[in-house]
Amino acid sequence: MTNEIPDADTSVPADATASAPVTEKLALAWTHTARFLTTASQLVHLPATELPEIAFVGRSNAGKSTAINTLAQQKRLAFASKTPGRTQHINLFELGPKDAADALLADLPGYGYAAVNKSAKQRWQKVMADYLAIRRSLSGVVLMVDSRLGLTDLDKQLLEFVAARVATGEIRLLVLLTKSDKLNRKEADAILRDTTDYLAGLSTEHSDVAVTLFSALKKSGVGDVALALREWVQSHRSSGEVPDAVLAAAPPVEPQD
Ligand SMILES: Nc1nc2c(ncn2[C@@H]2O[C@H](COP(=O)(O)OP(=O)(O)O)[C@@H](O)[C@H]2O)c(=O)[nH]1
Ligand SMILES: [Mg+2]
Repeated sequence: MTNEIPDADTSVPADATASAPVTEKLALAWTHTARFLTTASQLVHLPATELPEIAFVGRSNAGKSTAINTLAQQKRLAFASKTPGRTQHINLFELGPKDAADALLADLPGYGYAAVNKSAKQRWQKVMADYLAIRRSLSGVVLMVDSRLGLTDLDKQLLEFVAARVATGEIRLLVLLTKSDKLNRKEADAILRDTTDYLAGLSTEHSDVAVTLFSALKKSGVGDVALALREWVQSHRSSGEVPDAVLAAAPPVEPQD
């Protein structure tokens, strides 16, 4: 169901570099380990970490909290707010074994809530832009978009903030078209196609950009997303400290059979 965007670097199968092939079941067992780590209202208060970090971003009401809870198979991990726009903190969650976390999940503040005043909007736009451009451990972004709206101007602005790091492959990008249970087949196909077309503009031979339909209500796309995130973390680990420039220059790995 996940649409790989053309030009994405798909020459290396994820399990060619990982120790064991990841199944959907294992990936969901891994996302289920998510537990709250800390919260920060400013970037400087985020802990420095060597762990790969996956950021969840999206407009208020896009279904971000619901998606996080569904992936983690926990009812109230991310607080599904009844007052959108109120949660203006970056919440970090740990993933992996209790004594050996292997990734972090960052729940970023939702944007685009009309009732927030202008200075608050500008402050948060800056936090978001800085986080996406500077956070060294950031290795993946999951953008939640209401499938009935598609990518809005604010989503496109956010994509601009990460575009340079997505182009080099340093940050992977997955767009979830949420609440897909509200669409019929024809509408779902149309929004998937439109979003895929837009994202092709961000894709290069080094990038890893994908889009998928997602419904927390129908639990569709959940296993696919868990699998994608697990593979991001595994390939991040196996690439170790090798600088991007070296990776980019390395010859393609031949699939093992
Ligand atoms: N039909 C449907 N509604 C959803 C789905 N996911 C979230 N919602 C609803 O969309 C609203 C916003 O969800 P929430 O997770 O709080 O959005 P957030 O502001 O992005 O964190 C809530 O009323 C959810 O119940 C879904 O998969 N299907
Ligand atoms: Mg929320």
